[in-house]
Amino acid sequence: MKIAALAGGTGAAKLLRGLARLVDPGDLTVIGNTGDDLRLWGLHISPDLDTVCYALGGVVDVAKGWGRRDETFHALEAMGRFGEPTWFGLGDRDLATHLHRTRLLAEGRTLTEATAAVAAGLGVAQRVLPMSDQPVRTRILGPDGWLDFQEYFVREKAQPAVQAVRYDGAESAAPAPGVVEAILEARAVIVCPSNPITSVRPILAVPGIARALEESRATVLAVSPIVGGEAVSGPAGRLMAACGLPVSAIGVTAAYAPWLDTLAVHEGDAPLAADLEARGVAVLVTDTLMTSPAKETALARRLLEALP
Ligand code: FO1
Repeated sequence: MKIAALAGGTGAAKLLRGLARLVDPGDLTVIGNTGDDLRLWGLHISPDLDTVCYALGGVVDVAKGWGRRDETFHALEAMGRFGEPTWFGLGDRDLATHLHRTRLLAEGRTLTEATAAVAAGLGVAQRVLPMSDQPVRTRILGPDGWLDFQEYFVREKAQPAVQAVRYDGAESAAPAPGVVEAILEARAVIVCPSNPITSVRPILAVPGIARALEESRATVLAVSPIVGGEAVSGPAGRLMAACGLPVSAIGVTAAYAPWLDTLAVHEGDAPLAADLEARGVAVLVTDTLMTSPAKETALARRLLEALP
């Protein structure tokens, strides 16, 4: 059964780990957000693709939800002594990923090829694709002007009031090879519990991807990253509010209309089910919080069992 998953970073990684325990590796294609990518110290860093690869490769720092476990930060400290920026916490093992990717890109390989190489090096058997080989950058308008996503999220600790969000480069980007095919050929497309504004919408902003979701015969299931009116983690709630969306499962549904078939919501959000169904979405009420490996697998199983 072929599954395609649209994925951001931390929240997505948990569900993908659960899916990976149930689905044949050759049947799972992850389409990752690259709107968070950045250049630092001359390196191309793809945080969400790396989080997915580290999680599927079994080397992620589970407590942080990103980066590698057993990490050290000697290079970061040494770079600080040269006056290089240290606000983005690049670990020593993580650095190897960025060095490898950056070298491959400098030699003319595409981000799709570089991502496949990173995944293979980490022993990831599933296919991990960037949403596009062309740069798309999520930018956030705060009170003092436009910020790159990581400047907003990490350097400024997601504190600036958000006035607008844009996806620079999206209009001239194309889906990476295999992305549209994976969506069209899937039995199910799973939208992971990622930030709708800064993880999923950048993927949808790449021309052709939203159309593929509409045209695909796949059942499209999303897991709401909003539980009880608040984001499970991170600034998703504030970003949704800034984009005029209700901070609730209703807002998640609005962000994914018109191609969403089923939304999985946490048990506490069961009272929203009638409203969601009136919007044409089937509702799956379940424990969406994935606070243990068993719960990751249980949620993945519930989604697969909900397929018609
Ligand atoms: N998140 C932080 O909150 N602080 C960091 O210093 C940080 C460094 C970092 C390095 C590599 C990487 O792959 C991810 C990193 N992240 C860090 C996470 C990242 O900013 C976000 O989780 C995603 O971009 C949002 O999905």
